[in-house]
Amino acid sequence: MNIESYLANWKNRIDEKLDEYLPSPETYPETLSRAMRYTVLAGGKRIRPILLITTYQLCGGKNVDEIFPVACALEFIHSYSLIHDDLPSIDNDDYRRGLLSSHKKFGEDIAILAGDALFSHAFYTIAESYIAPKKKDEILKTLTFAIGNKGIIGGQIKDVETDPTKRNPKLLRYIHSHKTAIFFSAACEMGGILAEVDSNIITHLRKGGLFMGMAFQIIDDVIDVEGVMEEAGKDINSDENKLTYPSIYGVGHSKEIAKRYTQISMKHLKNINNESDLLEGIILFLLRRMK
Ligand code: GRG
Repeated sequence: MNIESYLANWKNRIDEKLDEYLPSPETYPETLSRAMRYTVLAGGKRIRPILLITTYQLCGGKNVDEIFPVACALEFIHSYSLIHDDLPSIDNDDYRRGLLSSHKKFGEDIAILAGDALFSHAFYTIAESYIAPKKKDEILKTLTFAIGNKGIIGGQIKDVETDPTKRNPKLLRYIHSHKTAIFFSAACEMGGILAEVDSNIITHLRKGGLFMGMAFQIIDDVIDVEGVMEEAGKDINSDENKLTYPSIYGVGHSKEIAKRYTQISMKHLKNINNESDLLEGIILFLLRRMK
């Protein structure tokens, strides 16, 4: 199976599960249910849940049905972060996943609450799953660390308060590793935890995911410069007032750095098992993407 079919196949299965775990559009209060469903089901590559499932299987995990709630929880949290990231007080973006962003469609008040509800719903979905309590504790520790003050929110704070006119590569690495890469790292690590691999492999998963996420965010910045809105499904040239790789290094050099991070990522992920060229395929797909 080629990598595009592999990704499309999992995306379809994850989409079905997301639909199942979300409140139905008729669930009271209907506006909230509709707003939660709108952004999650608008689309998206589902890359974080796919990474969780892929690493789980490569690490020997056999029961994908059992881990679907965790995979979907990652997508609920990711969708929540996109809704809040698009708000007028943060990035003020009008389009997301090919549709109007949540606050443009429903208003800012509903968008904030829909994001909050998706965040809570992620943890409810994990709590309801049949994963053994010890493993549940471990994945929750990894996940909550990754999305907290020392993770995504820490990175996002520096993203909004940083002066983009000051060239600061170290700070940029902090922003990217925290607002984006740590989530990739957590998804890979959680796949390993769920498959019960030893701590040496967990370390490789964590580092491999982190460097993959760094490369991913650089390409996201490049898309903001070189992409077209119809294909990307979101606002383009919206990073003009941000510190980004292209703003510091230019587009060409940024792509080279992304390739280098990809190679480091693969060096770690090759330690999982002989079939980790599947992960290499995913990484190369992410490097080539324009959305
Ligand atoms: C605690 C999770 C959390 C969030 C609160 C608003 C906020 C703080 C953080 C924003 C983080 C953010 C949106 C980082 C950018 C990451 C990024 C490159 C998103 C695009 O992801 P894709 O390309 O999007 O996977 P699709 O639509 O394909 O899912």
